[in-house]
Amino acid sequence: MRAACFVLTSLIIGGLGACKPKNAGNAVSGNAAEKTYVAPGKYDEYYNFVSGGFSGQLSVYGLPSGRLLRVIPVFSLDPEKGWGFSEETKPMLNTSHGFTPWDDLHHVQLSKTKGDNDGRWVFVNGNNTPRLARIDLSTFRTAEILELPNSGGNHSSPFITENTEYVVAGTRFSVPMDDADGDVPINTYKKNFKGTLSFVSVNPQSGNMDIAFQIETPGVNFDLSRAGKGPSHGWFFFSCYNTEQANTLLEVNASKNDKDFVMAVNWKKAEEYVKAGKGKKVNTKYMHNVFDESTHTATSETKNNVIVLDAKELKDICYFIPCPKSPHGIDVDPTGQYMVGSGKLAALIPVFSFDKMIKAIEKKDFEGDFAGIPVIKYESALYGEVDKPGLGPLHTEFDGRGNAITTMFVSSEIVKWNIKDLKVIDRQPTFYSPGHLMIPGGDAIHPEGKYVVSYNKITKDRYLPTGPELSQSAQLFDISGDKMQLILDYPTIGEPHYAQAIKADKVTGKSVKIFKIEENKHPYVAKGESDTKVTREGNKVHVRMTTIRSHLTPDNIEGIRMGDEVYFHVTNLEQDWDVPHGFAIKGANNGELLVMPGETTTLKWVPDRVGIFPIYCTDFCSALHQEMSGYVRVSPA
Ligand code: CUK
Ligand code: CUA
Repeated sequence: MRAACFVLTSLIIGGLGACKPKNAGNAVSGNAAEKTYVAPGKYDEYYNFVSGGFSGQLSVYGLPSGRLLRVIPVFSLDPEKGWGFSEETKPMLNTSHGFTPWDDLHHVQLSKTKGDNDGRWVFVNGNNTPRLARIDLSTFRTAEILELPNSGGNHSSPFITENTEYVVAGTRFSVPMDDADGDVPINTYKKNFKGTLSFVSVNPQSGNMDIAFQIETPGVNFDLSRAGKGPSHGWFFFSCYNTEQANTLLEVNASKNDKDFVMAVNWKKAEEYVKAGKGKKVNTKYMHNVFDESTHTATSETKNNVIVLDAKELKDICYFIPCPKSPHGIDVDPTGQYMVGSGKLAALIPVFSFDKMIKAIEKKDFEGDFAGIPVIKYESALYGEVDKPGLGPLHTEFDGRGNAITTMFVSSEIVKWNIKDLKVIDRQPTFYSPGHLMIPGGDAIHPEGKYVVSYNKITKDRYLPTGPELSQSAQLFDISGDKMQLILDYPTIGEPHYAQAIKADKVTGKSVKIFKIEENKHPYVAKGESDTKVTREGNKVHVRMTTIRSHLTPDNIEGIRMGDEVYFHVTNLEQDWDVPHGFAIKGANNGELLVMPGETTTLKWVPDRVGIFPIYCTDFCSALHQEMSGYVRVSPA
């Protein structure tokens, strides 16, 4: 475990060893293998998109086999695919801070139509330098990255509304607004630090994102969020901790209050206020990066100004509901009627009723306000509590049969309970300390309650030791019967936080595509070997190059001089699945390329000495792959 996303007290850490079951190996029963076996040549039933945490990437697994199918680079450089190395992909990693080739990716959300996963896009968050990304499931590639202004620590993100109207992001770290003087003493937190909730609209055709508006709130830490659905469509719920508004030693100072809050946001109302011109324009600067599939090239645009609504001034868009204690999650059940909080320091799970909440708001059944935001009385919004479900409840998903399953970080188990009567039905140990869990469609209107995966923070004795750190483990359970049954363990990449899964045919049935060479509009494309050439513009040398099994054209390049900048524009003429070619040059000072069929990708190279430089294809593409090479000659200036 390197960077679990919350600070735990020594008490909790101390408890871990004691929770370790003695008969870990026996937790898997006899027919597990048959349930997870996907025969060679057969496909998995589900795509499982798993956040990579501090790796900054998104991994794609098959379920139930637990096979790793792909790592999709998002926020971090990826030498394997040339992501962030090629001239075409570099702009994707721009932010207002400059080239920002790393982030911390926590949450995954599939796009939804009528509350169910529709297989078009996956949205993910960059936690560190606040960003949202959209991955297109027709290419399995990051198509767009949008920076979020007025934000610090984009953790409560990206959660989406029932029809993907908005991707919503709450700031974990409150910070002064971008147009304020940020040079303030840190201990003026209460006065100067603000929370923000960003509502990012999604174009229903292209998927392109745009910040529709933000809501400014008092400075608290927004941790996680979920959209309402069905009856609660039009509302959004955020869990908040540090309602103590501490700015130092949060471990102690942000764990004092017996209850923190869930914030309920009426976003339909907020939309009306924006239309009515009630927002103020805040001057700021943020980047919006889009990957154009026709040119296979990303562009970055700097944007200014966002519309910000003030939650305190507009008295009826935000409400607090008390929630015990340091809540880490708020999850909305498939009916849209129940909101499940989880206080990681509480030994209970509060379940709120949407109807009761609305009644309480109508009757102004408030216990007062917090920094100008009305606080609904706990009992007035509460449906009931799950009593002593386990220790350290964190995250909840739903099985579609009236049950919820919640991870218990401290007591290392997943616990199934019934939403109506709030009784615990089953509990199974996990190895160890689960963070998020995932049921395919588990946050949707129609969950497919066949499997749950527990993403564990600590692996300890489950795998062969690999130095001081072990890969985080995922554990697959069959939940189709009364008892949850552990059927598979497998390692993950980076630190998985949230994940989602979707039936494979909902994705592949759409249009997973190869790029057609005729549609390639890259300015330096060579659509055949006869188009290849070397041209010079001042000290810039452009090499239009092609690859096809098994040669590079041209493969002998002369006329390069010291002081030149060389751009290798490599077009892969192949039109078959799974025949990329790579490109690298000795002394590679800008990484390598991996060029997909039909696409053009550019490597910039600045020679550092006179001489002969071998070039070659880096991807073993045919029996004559080793022959796929050539030379570049560099002469004195
Ligand atoms: S978080 Cu990691 S276990 Cu960042 Cu959603 Cu809860
Ligand atoms: Cu092309 Cu190896």
